[in-house]
Amino acid sequence: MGYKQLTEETAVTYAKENGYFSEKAVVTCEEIGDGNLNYVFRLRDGKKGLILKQALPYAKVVGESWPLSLRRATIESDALQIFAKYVPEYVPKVYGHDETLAISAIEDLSALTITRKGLINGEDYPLLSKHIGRFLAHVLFYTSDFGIQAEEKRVLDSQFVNPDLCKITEDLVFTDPFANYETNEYEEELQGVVDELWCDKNLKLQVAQCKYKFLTRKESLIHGDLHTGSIFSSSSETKVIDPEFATFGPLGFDLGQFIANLLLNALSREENKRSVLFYHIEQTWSVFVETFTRLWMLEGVEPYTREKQWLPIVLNNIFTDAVGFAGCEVIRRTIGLAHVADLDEISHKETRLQAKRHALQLGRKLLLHKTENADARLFHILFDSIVLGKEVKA
Ligand code: SR1
Ligand code: MG
Repeated sequence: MGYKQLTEETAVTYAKENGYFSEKAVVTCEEIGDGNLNYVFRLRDGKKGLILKQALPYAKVVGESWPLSLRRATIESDALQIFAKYVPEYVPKVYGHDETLAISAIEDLSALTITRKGLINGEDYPLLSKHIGRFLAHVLFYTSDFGIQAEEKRVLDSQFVNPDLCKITEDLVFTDPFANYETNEYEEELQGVVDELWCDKNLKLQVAQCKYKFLTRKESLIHGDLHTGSIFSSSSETKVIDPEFATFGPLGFDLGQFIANLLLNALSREENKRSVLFYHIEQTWSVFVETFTRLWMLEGVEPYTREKQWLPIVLNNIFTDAVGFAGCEVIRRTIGLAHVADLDEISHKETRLQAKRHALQLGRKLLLHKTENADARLFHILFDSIVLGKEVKA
């Protein structure tokens, strides 16, 4: 049998036929997917829950005119299982995967909240940055040439060739928001600032270099779409989900996207409620550095990782790249395709437009910034220089 789209009814039949529930169980099912690409069914029998995630052969956010390969479902399932080798505590369990139907059976995380929604509602997740810093350090280290033998890395790299999802990122993050493309979407009041952005040759030169890094640097296995909608949180747990964009890419990419989405949330808040976001940004970086350094010292697979002077260079490069990637992400989530609710749901129009103008200025500053040292206070300093008009000493 070939591919067939599940319905809430057939999802229950599928789950029973595949042994996730007994034949007699009374199972309820609801399609809860609010992402851009897939169906997500939550099934419950009163005792336990299960998620069946099915990829559609096109991008749900656009429609059938944008075909997408179903292989992304296998990539997602494989990536979750690789992440689980290193940091099982930060990913949902994968119970099974059906390549033909592009379905994964995954642990139900309903007890947790999508981090973007929680942050918008003012929730505090005290362990978020510690967990994400550790998650990234482990996955990035162990799938890079610092932590895995070259032959093994090349084979792994070939398992994550993900051309159509990478093309989405190449177009929507690095290309379309920086010129007049049909995919862009923004309020007409922003046209003036958008035009300024599109005319900025220096900015475009930096964006081109970010895109080139994404295209060419196969440094480690990256999640590829690590925004706050790809993370479930509670006060004690953090789970990274949705790695369908996973591929080999630059070490700084996921860090940049995660930080950008924290900045976007900060832009949506009043001044006295922002500090927690800057705490998370600085803590993510410091936990990442601490963990990556420990792994480098203890687990490096090549003699060259014993070279003391080299680690700070590697970390500096990761930071510099992350700053540029964060700049691209902030801009694309403001005027490109696939906005964030943090900004779009600001109900007062002028406040929303002002937050978006600030987002575009911040993205631009991040892209044009020349990093001298890897100090994550930079993000707070640049933010305040724009939003509060404070002098920059970065
Ligand atoms: C057509 S997909 C649009 C966006 O949704 C995903 O979450 C990625 O961020 C992608 O760029
Ligand atoms: Mg997603």
